Amino acid sequence: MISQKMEEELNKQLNEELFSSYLYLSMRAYFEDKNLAGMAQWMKLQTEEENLHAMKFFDYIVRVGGRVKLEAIKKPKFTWKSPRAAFEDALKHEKYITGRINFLVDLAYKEKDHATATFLNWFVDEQVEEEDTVSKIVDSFKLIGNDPSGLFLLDRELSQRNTAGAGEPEN
Ligand code: OFO
Repeated sequence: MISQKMEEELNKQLNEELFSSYLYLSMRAYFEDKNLAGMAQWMKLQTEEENLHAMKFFDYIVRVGGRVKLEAIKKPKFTWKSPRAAFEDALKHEKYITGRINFLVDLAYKEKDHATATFLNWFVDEQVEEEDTVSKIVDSFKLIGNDPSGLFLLDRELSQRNTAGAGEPEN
């Protein structure tokens, strides 16, 4: 059984994960519009991965006898000034999510809710991976600068992603 405060915060995180999925879907639409098929494909899989994260929160809330409460999902940004700006936004968003996960872990320890702390551990690892992956892509954009052939090659590289990660962090 979880506290009412924890139930509220886990529901809030479920909404944040759905928003993450929605944000990356909007980025996918942006990349589709720019004919950057590899980046669009990367965002498609990222959208699916975030949905898996959301379902992990959904299932956990149910499993511990809580009540899932769905709220409206915030409208995501529609466009970006460049492909690099979109990935920089993705990194900023992942850092925000890391902060949210850390807040939840702190709350679990404060409440001596060890089951929720253990559940959240997976997300702690996952956020390390999420930030690392997106940060490497941002670094590639920095190396490319304004070189169109570099953008072409990066788009090609990102098209190689072929899994939503099944929601499992690699380590
Ligand atoms: Fe991007 O890890 Fe969930 O939100």
